[in-house]
Amino acid sequence: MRFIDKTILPGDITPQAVFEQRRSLIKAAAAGSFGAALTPWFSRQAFAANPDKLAATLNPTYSSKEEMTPLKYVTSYNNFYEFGTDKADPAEYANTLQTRPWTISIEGLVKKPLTLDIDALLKIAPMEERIYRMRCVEGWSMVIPWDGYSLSKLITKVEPLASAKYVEFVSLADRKQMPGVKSSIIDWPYREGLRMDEAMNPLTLLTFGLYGEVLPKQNGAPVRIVVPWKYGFKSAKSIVKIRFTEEMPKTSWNQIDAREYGFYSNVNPQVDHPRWSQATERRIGDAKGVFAPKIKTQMFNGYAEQVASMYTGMDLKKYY
Ligand SMILES: Nc1nc2c(c(=O)[nH]1)N[C@H]1C(S)=C(S)[C@@H](COP(=O)(O)O)O[C@H]1N2
Ligand SMILES: [Mo]
Repeated sequence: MRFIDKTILPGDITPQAVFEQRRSLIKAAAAGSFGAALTPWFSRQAFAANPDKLAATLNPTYSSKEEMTPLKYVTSYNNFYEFGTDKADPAEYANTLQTRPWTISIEGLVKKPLTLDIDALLKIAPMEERIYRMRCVEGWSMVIPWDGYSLSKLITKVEPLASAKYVEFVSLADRKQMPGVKSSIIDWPYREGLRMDEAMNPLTLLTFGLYGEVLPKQNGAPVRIVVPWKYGFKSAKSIVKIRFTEEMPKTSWNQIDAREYGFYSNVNPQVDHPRWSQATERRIGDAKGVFAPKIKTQMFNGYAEQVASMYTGMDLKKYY
């Protein structure tokens, strides 16, 4: 095991310096130079003065070794229809979202329903960093270091009943804070869902931050789901409710167009969207911009080893 010197004198920290150091540490860790050791980024003290930092420990087992998408793209090219349908809208308008106080309720078919303040939710399990590939149904992708913990840690706490077969996620829909909610493009609130085994899969991350910082509002603050083997729309942002159900929940994109967006929405290069191929993708932030070469999309977005067994025997052309 090799330890890195994480001693930083507070006076030496500039946001840019911290950012650059984090990037090189994450790169080194992802490249395997720290072996299997979990690498705590910085001491809590180093960040105590800045409440926007989230202390997280890299989980190399679940982290991609690919080059990460620069922060500026992660926070400026977004889909968050509550703030408009243009990629630039969330960064421009999400500042009106009030993320404190924030209450989330975990309800439905569980033995121990919970209503939790966001700060209590943050403390349910240790914060991990996972560098995940994210693939949008529109054909672009990013590689993002997310901070959170496995949703399974929260699910175990509420003790689902045997009758609970699915989990529904409901996002906030408040016209006062979210200018996009006046549009009728979605039957608000935004809803998503997973099958119970998908929700319990360790890859499914209850997410509070990215790049070691509290989630930017345009990325779904203060809490969102991240499901890296599914198209981006399954990863609901700014959630206020998690509900356990027996029936498959209705989901927003499936309601908009069931032929184009199924419940499962696993990344699958062999199943085309009715209007376009899903065989390739374009990495956002590539130095070559729109001229960047398309790269091949991988089955289950490259997470087949961890998730394929959940779908054995299912016709994925039918259950898209
Ligand atoms: N509530 C809500 N969640 C949402 C969306 C949305 O419009 N509203 N868009 C989804 C889509 S299509 C994608 S690709 C991802 C984008 O997440 P990012 O902006 O953090 O990259 O968020 C998903 N979660
Ligand atoms: Mo998306």
